Amino acid sequence: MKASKKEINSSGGDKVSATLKSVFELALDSQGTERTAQMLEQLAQELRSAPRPASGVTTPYVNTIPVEEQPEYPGDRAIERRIKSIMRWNAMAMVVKANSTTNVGGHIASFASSATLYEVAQNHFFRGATENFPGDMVYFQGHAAPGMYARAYMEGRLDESQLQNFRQELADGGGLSSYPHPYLMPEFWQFPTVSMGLGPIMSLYQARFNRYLQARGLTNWKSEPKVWAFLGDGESDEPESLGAITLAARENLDNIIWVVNCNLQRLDGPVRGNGKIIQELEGLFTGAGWNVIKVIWGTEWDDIIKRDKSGLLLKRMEECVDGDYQKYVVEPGSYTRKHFFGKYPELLELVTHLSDEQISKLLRGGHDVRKMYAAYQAAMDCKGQPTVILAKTVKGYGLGEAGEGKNISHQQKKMNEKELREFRHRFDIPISDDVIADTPFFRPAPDSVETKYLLARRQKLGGFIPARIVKPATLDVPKADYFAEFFKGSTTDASTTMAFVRLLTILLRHKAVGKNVVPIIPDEARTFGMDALFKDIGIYSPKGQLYEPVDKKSLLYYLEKKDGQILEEGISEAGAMSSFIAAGTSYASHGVPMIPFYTYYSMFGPQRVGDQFWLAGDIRAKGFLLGATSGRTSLNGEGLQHQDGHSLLHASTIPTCLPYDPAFGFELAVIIADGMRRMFVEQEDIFYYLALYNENYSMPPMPAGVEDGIVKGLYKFKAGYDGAKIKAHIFGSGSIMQSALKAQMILAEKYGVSADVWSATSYKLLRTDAIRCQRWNILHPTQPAKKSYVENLLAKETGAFVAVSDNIRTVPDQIAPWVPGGLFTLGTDGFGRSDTRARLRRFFGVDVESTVIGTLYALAEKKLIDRKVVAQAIKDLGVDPEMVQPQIV
Ligand SMILES: Cc1ncc(C[n+]2csc(CCOP(=O)(O)OP(=O)(O)O)c2C)c(N)n1
Ligand SMILES: [Mg+2]
Repeated sequence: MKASKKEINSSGGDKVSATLKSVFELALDSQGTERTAQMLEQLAQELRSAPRPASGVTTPYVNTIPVEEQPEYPGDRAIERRIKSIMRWNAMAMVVKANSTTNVGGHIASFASSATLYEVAQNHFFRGATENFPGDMVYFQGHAAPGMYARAYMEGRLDESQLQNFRQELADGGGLSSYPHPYLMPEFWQFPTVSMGLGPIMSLYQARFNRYLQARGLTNWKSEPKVWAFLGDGESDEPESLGAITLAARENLDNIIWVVNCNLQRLDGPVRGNGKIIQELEGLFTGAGWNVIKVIWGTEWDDIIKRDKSGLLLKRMEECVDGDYQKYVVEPGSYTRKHFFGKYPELLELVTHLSDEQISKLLRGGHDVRKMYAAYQAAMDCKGQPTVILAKTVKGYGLGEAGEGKNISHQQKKMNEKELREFRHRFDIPISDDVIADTPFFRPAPDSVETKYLLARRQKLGGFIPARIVKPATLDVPKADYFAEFFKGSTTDASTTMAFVRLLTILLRHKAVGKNVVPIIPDEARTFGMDALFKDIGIYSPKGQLYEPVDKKSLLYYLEKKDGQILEEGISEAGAMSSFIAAGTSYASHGVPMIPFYTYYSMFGPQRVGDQFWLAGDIRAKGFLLGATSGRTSLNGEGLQHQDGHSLLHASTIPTCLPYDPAFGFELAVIIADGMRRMFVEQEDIFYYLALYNENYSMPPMPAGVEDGIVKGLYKFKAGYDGAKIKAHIFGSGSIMQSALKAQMILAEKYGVSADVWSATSYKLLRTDAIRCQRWNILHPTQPAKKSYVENLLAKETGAFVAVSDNIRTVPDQIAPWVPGGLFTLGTDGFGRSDTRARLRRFFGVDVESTVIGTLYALAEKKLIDRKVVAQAIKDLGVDPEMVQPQIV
């Protein structure tokens, strides 16, 4: 029977403390109080500088699963080793080849360390997608990608020319992407992982989302998929990696298995040279409530460990730090004999029967299929808790002189002929001397034992992994007229946030797709007036509600339900974004399209979790991101770290993101209806970012025929008066449209300027359309030039063009090159301040008066009016020309 961690700790601890006590008494008796105190102080000092495992709950530095509890290995180890060796060769060859003629990079050492971790899972655990089973969801370590390609090559899923073009995707015939990118290889990769930390956190929320779908009755699985995440030990330092691990334990996510490849190294050097990463992680995960399985020593160690009756071997294992363990990899066996075992003569006895070479080959647990199989089986069987497997490996395993265990391993992408020969010899690859310098790929014949074995295993387990299989599934989404109430405008003042919440409420009631809507909120529902939804559709909680909520007597109480529809993520934008991604890719991962609406505090969007926004594009997520309380001046009072005037620009940088800045309720309705159509009927892999504001004003009715302009990014909302000599155009958007509309009146009444007011719903979309035309024109110089939407729309307009925005000027400036005569922009560059809307807008120069003055100035610049008119307006409108300016450097 395996002793529990508690038993080991307490029985050992009792003995030690009894011994310490008698030594203490002996010292007192023989040396006296003063001398004993001195000795104790000296010991305390030594203890302070001694290497110690991180605080937390740790067990001895040995395998968690004792030999007696290890199951028989069910596979043919010899064939599996051959298969794995061939993969090692091809993965290495892919990188070396690519770098022999180019400098495209690549990694050999990561897969070299993790090949066994993947192969045991591929041959015995990962289950592919079948009827009524979505397939296990596997997050591969990004820089181990060559290993996955090497396997797919042996499986016959990739051909030689693709391998040849590793990292050369634009080569003739196409190539393989550097890392897992579903955007680039949509039938192969499911989950992008290479921005480290994002894979781990996404995997947790994916596992949680799987439970959510199940709880809401939207799945028909024959069994539950497991979510596997493979991560590096260095990667565990990313705050995202470990930041959400308590969620998995709290919600009993036993559908997740993490495998941390503890090769003790990251890019520059050791992960914890002066400590032990495995012990540190064990403490953290145990404290967080996970089932922790350490796989440290390979089978050859079993006997040595068993024969040690002195306890010194464990002591030696514990006292060595990771820096020492790394050294034992690069040095010969004689070094390990002398420095590891040799520290205590008793330990040397344990290895006298082993040659130095045999000592150097004592495997680490993560390279031993039997140990890894035992760990995976235990993880599969674990109930009620998530499992993490901490597998000790060697970085660059098998690379020998070329980079096994060396600090340069991670960057190694070239191998000389001698190193290639050694590699071939070590893994027994049938490649002859005369061609070895070309690092040819090697694939056993289709009827070889290896190929047959490998295919049979995958067939038994349901199919290949990774594979991204998207079954066509459309949603019967409503058209814009389903939201007809917004087309009439509103009698009472409302903000675009309020309009959105109303729209969401109506959508949630839609017969066909209401159930597919996933509202996601990071502890801000009350801020946005979304709290009514709590009671309406409930907050998802696997435990239901075990308490009576304090507001139970009120109409809109805080209701948690087992099948609740809202994902209330608490204060974790990274977690909420992970949920958005899980829900937004449900069409692919589950064949169940879901429509996420992730509503959050605008400032804490792309600026905070921008890498996840980017990843949402790569993973082909669909859905709506709603940056509420947007605007540098519309959100007043909150100041510098809250007032957002640049998310629209961030969002504009993501190729598959459509950013919109709607001013009115009807615009929202048109954009969201069109978005649902494009994403869930037309099956476009895109997502939306909408800026929402909290300023209340009257929502006008929709002018006729503007739908197309709304979705394309610009339309004329309110023309100026007829017959004026001086003509201007003001582009407004979002809340600041109010400045444009009021400026239009003042310009007409006081200065005889007829300004057309346009609603610019999306500068980015106008720009990308113009860029597309421009590129075509450059490459077809002799053909009639194509004109973009914005160029056509403005072709006949004259006068000055002014844009006013509650965002930095760069947002409207995106279209400046295509505006006739250029664009003059007013925006909110600079840090926000806490003050009233009126003062803030004056400060940034985007209030009504500043818009009037700006328009007059733009006209004067074009010599369409006298500059004196501008000076007069500054006086008339009471603007202080010497007022304090936002600081911009
Ligand atoms: C967020 C992020 N930062 C930095 C990198 C660059 N990078 C790629 S791999 C690597 C080292 C990885 O070490 P580890 O996680 O221990 O994985 P191993 O290769 O050792 O298995 C670094 C720094 C990255 N990909 N993502
Ligand atoms: Mg590492």
